Amino acid sequence: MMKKVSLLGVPMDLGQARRGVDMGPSAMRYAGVIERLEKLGYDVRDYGNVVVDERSIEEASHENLKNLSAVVNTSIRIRETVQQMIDDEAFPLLLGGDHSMSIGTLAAITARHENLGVIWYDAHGDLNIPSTSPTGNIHGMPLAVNLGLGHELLTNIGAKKLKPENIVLIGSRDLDEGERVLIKELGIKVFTMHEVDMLGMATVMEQTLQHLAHTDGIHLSLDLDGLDPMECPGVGTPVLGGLTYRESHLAMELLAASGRVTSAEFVEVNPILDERNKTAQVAVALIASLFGDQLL
Ligand code: 5AB
Ligand code: MN
Ligand code: MN
Ligand code: MN
Repeated sequence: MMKKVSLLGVPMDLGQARRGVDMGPSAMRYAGVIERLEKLGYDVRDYGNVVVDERSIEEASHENLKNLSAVVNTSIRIRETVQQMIDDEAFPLLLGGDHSMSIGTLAAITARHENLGVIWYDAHGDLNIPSTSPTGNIHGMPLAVNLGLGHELLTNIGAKKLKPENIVLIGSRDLDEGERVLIKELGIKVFTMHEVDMLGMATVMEQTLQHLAHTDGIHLSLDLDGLDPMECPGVGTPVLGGLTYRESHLAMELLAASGRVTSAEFVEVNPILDERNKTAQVAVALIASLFGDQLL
């Protein structure tokens, strides 16, 4: 991994209904993310926070896409900033913010790779399109958008699309019907909680890295609701039966050892729903492990 990290906060809350997730970047900064990275020897350049559009009332829902134009405008700003971060030859690390931010993140990152791999560490698939979404919340759609599926105002943000065979989902346990169909149709690799329980996290990561061996870089998109709500209560869409901190910590260590991760985002931290900033602290501990922190 390169020794330069560029950090960007995305105080985005337009992709879902609950307020507070816009404070996620502050919570992770407060939990010491920059200090941890500097202690590990990284040169951290803080890009501050992206400007996020305000919600507008008249835009409440458009073709089952809540806050569509605000999400589009903000995603374009995210894309532009991430492009700068890549030009800077630093590892782009983004702090969120709801998961709709990945539309902008991946728009920038896929363009700079021939064959990007993506690990989607999440209780959810985020593979809805407007016609399958039960909520109209765009944070349930970013992975589909990056495959080129969904409203064209969203799919046009990134010029290049992800390949289904370059994606691995880990921790899935709340997939909507349309998402299940899409996963099967496209043959996307999924390690649901069932597979994690059967195989153990070490094997899941080994098989994940094997599956992505042909890619030219891996983006880690880690939604804190992938972890169990007992350890990460500060998320907007908690789902029982999640990954533990220990499993996730191991996953990050194995990714660090592989040296294959080239960008990452930690999303969906909602301090209003949290207990004493616990979820942000978990996020920062996972970030440290991903960047090579060792126990001994
Ligand atoms: B998250 C749901 N599938 O589409 C939907 O937190 C939940 O980014 C999406 O993973 C959760 O609204 C989105 C029911
Ligand atoms: Mn998500
Ligand atoms: Mn989720
Ligand atoms: Mn969520």
